[in-house]
Amino acid sequence: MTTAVLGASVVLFSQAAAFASQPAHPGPVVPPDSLRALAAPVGLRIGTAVNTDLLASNPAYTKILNSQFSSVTPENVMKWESVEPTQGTYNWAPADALVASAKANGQLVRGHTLVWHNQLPQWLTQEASSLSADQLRAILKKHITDEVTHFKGKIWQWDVVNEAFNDDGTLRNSIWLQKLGSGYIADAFRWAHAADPKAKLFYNDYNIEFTGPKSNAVYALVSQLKAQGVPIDGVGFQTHLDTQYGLPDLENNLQRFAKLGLNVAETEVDMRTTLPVTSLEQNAQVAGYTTTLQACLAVKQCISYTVWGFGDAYSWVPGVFAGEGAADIYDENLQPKPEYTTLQQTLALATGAPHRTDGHDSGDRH
Ligand code: 9MR
Repeated sequence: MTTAVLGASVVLFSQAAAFASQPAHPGPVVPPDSLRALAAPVGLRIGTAVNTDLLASNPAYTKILNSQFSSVTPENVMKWESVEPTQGTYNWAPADALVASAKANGQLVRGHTLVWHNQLPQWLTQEASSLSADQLRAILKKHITDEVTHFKGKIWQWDVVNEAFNDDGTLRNSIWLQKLGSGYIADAFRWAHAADPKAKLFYNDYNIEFTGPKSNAVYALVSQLKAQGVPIDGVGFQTHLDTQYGLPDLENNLQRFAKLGLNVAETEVDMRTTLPVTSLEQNAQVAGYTTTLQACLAVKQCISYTVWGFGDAYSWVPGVFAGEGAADIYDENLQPKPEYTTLQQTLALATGAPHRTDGHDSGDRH
């Protein structure tokens, strides 16, 4: 960054202060140089996945959550194994607490996720093979209907179907595909829409930031759903990146989906690397955050940019990718990293970006 650019940032921070000084909610004081305040003038929501155990117990975590972010996604507590651990017995409490916290803090909620092959309750995975297609379809319809109804009016975007494709563009061989055929996807959107007609309904996946077999397959699917009048509103690009693979042609890709008449969103951004992090790798991580945010800013239909957690100490990455980590924008001690600063500076310089209106559609979405 040159001095001139930093100087421009300071001026823009103070312009954002005018917006931030009049919050439309009784929540926390939002600093004018916070991510959420800097993104507000262009109508973009900056979100994070939320670990609800930390929300309940860690004041430093909660302070950052509420001062920096204007959208939240439950990292785990809206998933099927969490909301219905025993068939017919619902556990809404952790997700309800997050929804209430979001409302109090002027944040919109991304619901995550209704149909997935992962984090299913054991009672379902154990009995799935002995069920008929009609029985399994009825169980899925009830799950979607009950969960969307429970949160009706409180969810801005729902990830209705998550990760239905393999990397080669074929449909994933989940219990849903095996028993119900590919029609489960359209059914899921129709059932969700019937339960909450105002929620924005998303298809969400990873490794679709790059154009290639997988994103082309998702493009073909959502084109077909639109043509058939299935109620789909958007596509979520998870954006779990790794410095060793370089950066995706994300802006072009977002744009082609937007041209179908869909919203788009970056829903789970993080940028992992091998540990310990070299300065070269950190530069690549900073570039990853900059580029992914710039891509969203450039596309008017991109209504939210969500990081998959904000503190390296709580990231899912080290548990899944041995020897990798440091993927988030705050360090192990919840101190902001250069990855955070670049998001701030990118937002501060974005006042010329197209203004999106969907991000401000709070209405009864809280
Ligand atoms: O971050 C989530 C982690 O705590 C869970 O153990 C894991 C289980 O699969 O899911 C993680 O979140 C995933 C998200 O729901 C869907 N996209 C990939 C995310 C990272 O695995």
